[in-house]
Amino acid sequence: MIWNEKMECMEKLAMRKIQGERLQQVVKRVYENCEPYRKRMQEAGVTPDDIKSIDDIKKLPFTSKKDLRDYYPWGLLSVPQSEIVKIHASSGTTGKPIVVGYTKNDCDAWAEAGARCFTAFGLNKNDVVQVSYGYGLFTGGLGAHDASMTIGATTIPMSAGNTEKQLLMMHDLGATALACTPSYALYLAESLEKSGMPRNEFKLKAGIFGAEPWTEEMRKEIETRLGIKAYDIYGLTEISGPGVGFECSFQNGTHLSEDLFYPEIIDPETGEQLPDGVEGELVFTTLTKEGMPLIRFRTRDLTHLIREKCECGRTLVRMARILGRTDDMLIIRGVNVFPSQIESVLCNIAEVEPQFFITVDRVNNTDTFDIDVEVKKAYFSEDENQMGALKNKIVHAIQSVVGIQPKLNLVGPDSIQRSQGKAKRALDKRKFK
Ligand code: DLL
Repeated sequence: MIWNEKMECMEKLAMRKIQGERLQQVVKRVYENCEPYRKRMQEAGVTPDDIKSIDDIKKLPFTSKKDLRDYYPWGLLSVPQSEIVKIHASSGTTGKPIVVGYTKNDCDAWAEAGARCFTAFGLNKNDVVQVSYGYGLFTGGLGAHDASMTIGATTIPMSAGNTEKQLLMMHDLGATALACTPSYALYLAESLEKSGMPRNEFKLKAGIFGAEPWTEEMRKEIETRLGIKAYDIYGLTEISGPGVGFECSFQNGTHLSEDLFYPEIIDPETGEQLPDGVEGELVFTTLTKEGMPLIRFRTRDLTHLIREKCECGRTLVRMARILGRTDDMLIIRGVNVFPSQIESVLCNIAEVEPQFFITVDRVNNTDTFDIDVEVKKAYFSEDENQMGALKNKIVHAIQSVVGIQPKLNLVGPDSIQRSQGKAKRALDKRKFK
């Protein structure tokens, strides 16, 4: 099923026309109502009259996370604050949070985007959706909640945490879909296995997973352990929240609702637009937002775009799985390493859980690369000699994927802290030196 066939299956040229018209409107709106945008456009020598089609987007300056921090909290609003009906924020790692304000129309557009996702996941009003993303300033909980209500599904606002109760409600209320981070889904799967509750009494069939990078291997792991089909949902606070992108049943990339959020891929160094298929930094322009429209917002997410029509019938552009953010990338001894690469290796090794923690440091002018990996109970031994072969196997598997050798530390069952939201998988101690 398709929620909004007109928009999701629109012929390319017609879509570009709408995108162009919407771009003109949004550029005019920020130019007239938001001082920082007006100033920046004037500096770049561009006015709303220069925007005639979507191709003219290239003329516009970028916006970054730094701008949201610099104009915190209301400086980038394009409407009076009284028009804002809801706010969300993303914490970030340092300094002030990023605060985003939404008008009533923005909330409706976001719910529409969410409804497209949930419909693509095969859900409808007969489903029972357990929302186990955190509720609050984080967009995950309320975003998935609104999407679920919009398609008319029975919505359970669980929020994250209290794992025993999660399983109880999932079981007793017959949840058919679970919305949470992939790392929390894995934790719930483990907890279900340990609880001894009969799996055949659960009705779960679909997972709505996002908010952090996850790999194909992790998808298989969760699907097998929970007995469901797991779908990717993408989004970010600045643009709206969960629902900017979604997988259809063909799972051949994540469709982006490009009539609402226009994507570009740029070279992160030069800012030049890159052709389809070439990996770079994902940039979004919100085409309909009123409260805090963002023009050419640099997400720092790395991916590429796929423009061909999908077998599902949607023409909406797709993006490839996100390897990670430029900020998640660890540069160790000159080599780029993403935690998701380690995840994909560990999912293929039967003796270990895909639970790990990377610590990077600099000792005697050399980068150190340590990984704690959790061994399953049946394979774990305190005797180092017995673990030698397994250790070598993992070290070689990791080296063949990332190109450098880690120092591996095998740890016993349940040693690595489980995540209920976005997993923290690495600590770079060099940043604190
Ligand atoms: O994580 C919104 C969200 C909530 C999306 C629930 C999906 C489900 P932020 O906290 O602002 O918003 O973080 C946004 O998370 O730029 C990506 O780096 C990462 N991210 C989000 N979804 C995915 C995904 C929410 N499906 C940042 N795959 C984004 C990979 C993702 N990374």
